Amino acid sequence: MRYASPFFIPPKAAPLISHLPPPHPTFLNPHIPIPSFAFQENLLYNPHMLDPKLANDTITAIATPPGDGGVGIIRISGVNCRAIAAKVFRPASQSFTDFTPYRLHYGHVLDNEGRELDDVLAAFMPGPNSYTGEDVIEINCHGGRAILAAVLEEILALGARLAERGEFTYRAFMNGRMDLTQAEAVAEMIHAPTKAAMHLAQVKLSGLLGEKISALRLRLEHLRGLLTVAVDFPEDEIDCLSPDTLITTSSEVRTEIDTLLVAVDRTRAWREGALVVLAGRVNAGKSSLMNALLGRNRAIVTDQPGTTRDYLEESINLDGLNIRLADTAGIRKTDDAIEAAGLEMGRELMEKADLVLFLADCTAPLNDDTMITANKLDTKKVLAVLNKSDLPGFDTTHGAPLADLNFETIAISAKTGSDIDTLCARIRDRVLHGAGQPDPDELAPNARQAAVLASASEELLLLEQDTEAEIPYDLLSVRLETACNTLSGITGEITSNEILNAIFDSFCIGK
Ligand SMILES: Nc1nc2c(ncn2[C@@H]2O[C@H](COP(=O)(O)OP(=O)(O)OP(=O)(O)O)[C@@H](O)[C@H]2O)c(=O)[nH]1
Ligand SMILES: [Mg+2]
Repeated sequence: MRYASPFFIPPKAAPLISHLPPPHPTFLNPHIPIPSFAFQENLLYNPHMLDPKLANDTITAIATPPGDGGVGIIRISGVNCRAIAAKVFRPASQSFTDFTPYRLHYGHVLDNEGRELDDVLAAFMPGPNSYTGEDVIEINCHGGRAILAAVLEEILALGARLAERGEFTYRAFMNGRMDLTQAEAVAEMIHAPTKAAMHLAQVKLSGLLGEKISALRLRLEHLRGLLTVAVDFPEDEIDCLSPDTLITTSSEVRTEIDTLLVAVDRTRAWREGALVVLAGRVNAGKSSLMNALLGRNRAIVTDQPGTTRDYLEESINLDGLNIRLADTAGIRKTDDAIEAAGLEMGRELMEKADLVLFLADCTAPLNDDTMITANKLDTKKVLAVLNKSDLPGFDTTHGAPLADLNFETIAISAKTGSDIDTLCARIRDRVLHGAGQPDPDELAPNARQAAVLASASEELLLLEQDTEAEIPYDLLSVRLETACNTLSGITGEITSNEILNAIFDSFCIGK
């Protein structure tokens, strides 16, 4: 376990820290009120106390991707970064006395014998107004692998530690520079396959999702307060909080959560892209269509049945939508172990696919193998492609058995490109399920956040049902507490170490 939650420590250690003073303001995001439970005995709120590494450790990494480029950036964060930079960096300017914050300084990085390794631009960003909330130095070197490795080596030799995956962003989260939704949005921005996905991540990076969730949680916390008073003063129970008010408030919050959950589905294809699998009998023209959609000859095409044995995957951008295209081995009976393994891979891909383009050569009637496979497919995710429309023997009635299975059909020629544009439009429509371009400020939770939202919504529904059933108020407060704490897991006020590890593990080193 590498990363620790700011609000969780093993109960054994709790007595040691129960006397700790309230947190320093810079450790907490000012947008997130300090939850009262953070002051309870077995919860810790000061990340530096929990994770001494944050206080003493200085981390470094190459922040730019591996490979050769014009510029490569090395990032250093932590208490000693300025001292390390002072040793490794020799300014070119005679008048330089110290780093001016947020200013680029030209100079050289030196090795331990004083030899110049590279000429660089270095910038100092003092904490807490830096990405991590700590002192940060970024050194812009030439983007060569050997250069960056040499500079990194010098910095490590001066006492910095190599950062783990996502550790800069983890520190930003722990130091209150961002909540967990924003930290996740950093990774989503980096991995966004298209502009639409990038915009959806940007909205979350701005903190809007975190603010929305915090506002919903505060409404529930308020309700929880009223419920506590009602429990403490049973004779005034109804005056303090009527069952109707309890149900109405809970269901209003639940409706807002459910609206966010609808947005998860509506934006899924925009955020994550979609997997479209080309399947069908040998020689149906799958690889020809793959090449036509990619606009280049990626897959081998021959007139020999069984040309594709493995599967190939490539991405295309279909008017702003990221599509992962997979070309699979053609279906036929086979005794060949390699071909059979390829067919099995194809079947697995069809299972996972958002859409299966089921190709049929419609210059002849479809054979049994084709129909056996077709019968097993889920109608909702199949688009039957009647191929080879350029040939004289082509007849759409050969595709009738596929239409009889309620598959949507479309006739094309993968060879001449005829009707490929119409096919692209249909692929886009089918994958999006009619969901148009996302709104500019659309809040689109990711899969983890959606799972947490769904469980909070479920808990609130049970709360409303229990209230209807006149279950005593003191028992209801447990449900409300669970719903509040569940929502806190989205912004990170209460998060387990496992969740933090899973989130920051998805980052690259240097971010
Ligand atoms: N005339 C014509 N020929 C096509 C068309 N599509 C594919 N072909 C031909 O059909 C043969 C098989 O094409 P492929 O694209 O390799 O078919 P496949 O489905 O990938 O075949 P396997 O990999 O063996 O399963 C090749 O000779 C292609 O040139 C088409 O639209 N029109
Ligand atoms: Mg092929």
